[in-house]
Amino acid sequence: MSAPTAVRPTEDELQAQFDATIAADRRIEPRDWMPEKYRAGLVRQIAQHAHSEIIGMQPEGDWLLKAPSLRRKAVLLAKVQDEAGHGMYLYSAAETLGADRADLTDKLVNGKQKYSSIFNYPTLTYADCGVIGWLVDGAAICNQVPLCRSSYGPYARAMIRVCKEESFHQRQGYELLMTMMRGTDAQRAMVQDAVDRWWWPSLMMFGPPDDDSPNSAQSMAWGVKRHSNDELRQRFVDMSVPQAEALGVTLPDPELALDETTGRYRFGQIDWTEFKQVISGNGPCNEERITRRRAARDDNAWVTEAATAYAAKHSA
Ligand code: BYC
Repeated sequence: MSAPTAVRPTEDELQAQFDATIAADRRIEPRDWMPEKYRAGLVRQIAQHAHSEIIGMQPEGDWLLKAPSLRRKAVLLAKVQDEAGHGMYLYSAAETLGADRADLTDKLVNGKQKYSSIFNYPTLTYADCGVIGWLVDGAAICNQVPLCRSSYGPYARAMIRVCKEESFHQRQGYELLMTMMRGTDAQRAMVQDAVDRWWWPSLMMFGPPDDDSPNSAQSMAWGVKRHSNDELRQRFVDMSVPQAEALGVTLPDPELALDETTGRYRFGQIDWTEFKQVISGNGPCNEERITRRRAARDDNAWVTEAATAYAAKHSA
């Protein structure tokens, strides 16, 4: 008598199982069947996210040798190292989807994958490090806390740890700015200038407006994204205005005003032409960021080769 053959589920059954998992708000795990578009969409977003963490080390990294005290240097060093760690968690999450880390890096340096627009602006003064912590990490928290409930298990779990560290980043930035605001007129002017330069790019971090966001509808239907770009941007504005008041800085938007009926802040028009320029490679620092990333990949290739040879020797 021949052994009974296992009945393989059909594509329709697998799809139904996937849909039921999403509908029940349970997580999809690496070994589960998933539609190819779900996998590709996740690789796109997670890779873009990982690249942002790694490229995002550069603007603040530029100040590591110029930090004004040993304490500030230690804090900044810890923060920049954390960003490297975030990139590693995220590349690992992409690998669970079958992506190859080296291939993702190649796509980044060849301009085939994106990284966050925000890291294409220069850090002109030390106050920029404080403002990045406050606004850029603050925006990242707004965007990433809902991603802790993303439908893909490894991405959601990576976000939990990342968000804990981002809270420290935001606080260290705010504390640095508070200290500078208690300092001299020149320091206060430096903080205001940094806020003026980073406010609008921070709002762009949340992506294009909902009616011009090609990925949002599907991503939200799959529970990868939990809120729309505009909703998260609005939350960030609502959160930042009282923080700016407490700090004693003005946000560079004459149209910013509390809407008494909704309890939310109205704000001015974002320059989407600038955003499109920056994400197509034409921002103030795109070339510098990618050149440095490419050099790091090439200069350190020997480390990967040595580790690969060592692993091969031991497995033999
Ligand atoms: N910059 O359909 P949409 C950090 C692209 S690092 C560049 O709305 P989606 C930190 C978008 O990719 C954390 N590109 O897309 C590190 C798409 O192009 P593709 C950074 C952007 O995916 C160091 C196209 O525009 N956070 O915190 O539904 C120091 C249409 O957009 C941007 C993340 O990466 C942008 N700002 O929504 C300090 C968050 N916005 O891919 C701090 C994870 C949009 O079709 N990502 N694009 O060629 C997300 O949450 C979502 O991907 C986005 C965009 C909300 C960004």
